[in-house]
Amino acid sequence: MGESEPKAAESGCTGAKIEGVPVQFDAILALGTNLGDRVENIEDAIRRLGSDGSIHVVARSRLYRTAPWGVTDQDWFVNGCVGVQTRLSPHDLLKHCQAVENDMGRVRTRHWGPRIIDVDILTIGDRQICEPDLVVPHPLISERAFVLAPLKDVAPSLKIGGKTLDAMLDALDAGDVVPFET
Ligand code: PH2
Ligand code: MG
Ligand code: MG
Repeated sequence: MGESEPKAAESGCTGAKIEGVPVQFDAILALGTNLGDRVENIEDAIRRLGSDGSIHVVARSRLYRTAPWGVTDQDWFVNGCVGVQTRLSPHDLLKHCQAVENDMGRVRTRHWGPRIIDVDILTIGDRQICEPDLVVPHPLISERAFVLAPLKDVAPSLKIGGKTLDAMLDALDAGDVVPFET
């Protein structure tokens, strides 16, 4: 979200109904990185997300080695998802995610380009938010196997616009999204 995906955020507001989010999650976040020690970057981000007590990470997916999507002439990524509990408002949650990105030294250069960490809001309960800086559910979930596979680990019954995660995955080439551990 934020500066790296403004076009997607503006155009992606479909109003798709969201069902089947685990009741114990107030929000689901996606994490991605393709610079440095990627696994450690994800672990660091998860620690930082929970460090001030404003959110609690209550579930996490497996971590996946994934081929770069969108901008393909860059290094491979590690991706994962977490389910969180929080009383933060959607915009404060967004600020919290961006603060973690900034504190970890994220430099915003190329759109969809290399990054030490990306923390995106995928869902907030079953809410639909259509604002210039925040679109929820994240508008590109259905196009990204690197999001769908870890999302299925934490929220297997999720449906967006009536479609299951498996139906969305079946429509994509998920061969380049491989879990580290099974
Ligand atoms: N993030 C992007 C663009 N492309 N590809 C993979 N595999 N993983 C990502 O997290 C990713 C990407 C922009 O957010
Ligand atoms: Mg982002
Ligand atoms: Mg992103």
